[in-house]
Amino acid sequence: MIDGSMDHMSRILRQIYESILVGDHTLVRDQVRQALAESLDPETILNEGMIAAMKEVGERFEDGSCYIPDMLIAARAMQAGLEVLKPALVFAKVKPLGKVVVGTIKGDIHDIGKNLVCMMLEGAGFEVIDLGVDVAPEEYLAAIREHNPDLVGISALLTTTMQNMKTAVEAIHATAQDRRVKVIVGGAPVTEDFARRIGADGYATDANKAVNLAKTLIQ
Ligand code: B1M
Repeated sequence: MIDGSMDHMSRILRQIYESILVGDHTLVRDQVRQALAESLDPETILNEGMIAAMKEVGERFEDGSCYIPDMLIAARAMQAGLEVLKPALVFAKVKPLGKVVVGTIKGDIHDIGKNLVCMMLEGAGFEVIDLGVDVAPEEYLAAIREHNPDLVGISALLTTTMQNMKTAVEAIHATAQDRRVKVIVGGAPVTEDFARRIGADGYATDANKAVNLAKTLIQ
């Protein structure tokens, strides 16, 4: 019985994984719906079906067996699946825990991880101001002036944009000294050590950990 349901679970996760690889957003949407209807854990769907597929796409891109258009259609399929998954991942609270400004750093247009972080923060009860992608240090500063957040979250997916992350963290700390807005960073090439070296207040490896970190930092 356990073996049978395990087989079924891995079959549907495998289907989601394959559909993202081929970029079939309609199929991904249907399969995520089906997985949820069958009571699969949303985080398992996310991690073992969807994020695992994006990792595979990255590896294929690296070894030359897939190209930018393939990454794009996979990303579109991933986003379609995330839309279906979102209500199951987030359980909105009434009173905001705090306010967070989030954006992908200047020069970088990857937004799936950043969107997940926004989604999980919202679900945990934070008010989130999403600045989108390719966000310059001065845009974070403008958003701090406008929204007076407790935290700023910066995402980077390219090693070449990590330097811009450093510039942004320094600019935020330099201009927001009075209130000391905390800055948290993340993204595939970012490490704890790098975060410490650039003066960030925190680093998280994934969206869930970003939420826990945000809660700790605003206490
Ligand atoms: Co690009 N890309 N890409 N790409 N892409 C990577 C990142 C790459 C690793 C692929 C590879 O070569 N293996 C590589 C970077 C190499 C490097 O810098 N060392 C790469 C490259 C080279 C490029 C281009 C330069 C390609 C080119 O043009 N020659 C180009 C750059 C464009 C630009 O940004 N200026 C490019 C373009 C693209 C697309 C547009 C086609 C597309 C993005 C579409 C989109 O985002 N809407 C794309 C994609 C899809 C990828 C991969 C395949 C998948 C990224 C992803 O969405 N992962 C990626 C390969 C990989 O990452 N293995 C790759 C899933 C997502 C859930 O994970 O974003 O890591 P991630 O988020 C995680 C954690 O990192 C964390 O939480 C999430 C999990 O819960 N996290 C945070 C993220 N942000 C956080 C913030 C936090 C805390 C945690 O606090 C604030």
